Amino acid sequence: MTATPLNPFSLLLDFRSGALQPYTSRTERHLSDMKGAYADRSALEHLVDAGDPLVYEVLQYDVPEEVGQLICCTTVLHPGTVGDEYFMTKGHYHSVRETGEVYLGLCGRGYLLLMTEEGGHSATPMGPGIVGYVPPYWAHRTVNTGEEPFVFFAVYPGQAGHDYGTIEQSGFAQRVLRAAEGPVLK
Ligand code: M6P
Ligand code: ZN
Repeated sequence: MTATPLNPFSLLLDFRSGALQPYTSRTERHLSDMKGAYADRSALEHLVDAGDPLVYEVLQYDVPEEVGQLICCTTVLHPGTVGDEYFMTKGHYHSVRETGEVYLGLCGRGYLLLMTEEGGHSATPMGPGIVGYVPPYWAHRTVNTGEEPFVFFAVYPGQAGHDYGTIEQSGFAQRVLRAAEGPVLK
């Protein structure tokens, strides 16, 4: 299969805000969109009732979702906690498991959590200039451990797809919690 011919294009990425110009899709995730993800259910319900904060947004320049294409997007993950647990993305495996991804930290700080279906797990500290490599077969989730938005750029294969269901069933291997001494991995 060959990829749909596209004309070359360029995008303007603001490293501080994550703004991508132009973008063709913008996805918002509020706390109510990720109810099962956090350990403290009552803290989550309280926050949802109190205004259901925006946890993160993804700006993307869409290209055909097919072999050969590369999808570029930025994620702005806002600061906050649910109980002691830092705000995070839903996290996903790629539907096509043998596809990887590259993350580039732009602003703020946090972690890139990774795990495999065989029980492997890893946590990469992320910040400006740090490139996190997501190998094929590894689920990935990001966590904001700072006081400002954690912003990163990502590139992944067009055919990868997002499998959220597996993580909704199994949960993630590690959680990142706020403690007196700083972020703690559990
Ligand atoms: C990165 C990429 C996107 C992903 C986004 C948010 O930008 O991996 O594909 O959508 O993070 O993560 P999630 O889809 O798990 O909510
Ligand atoms: Zn991905």
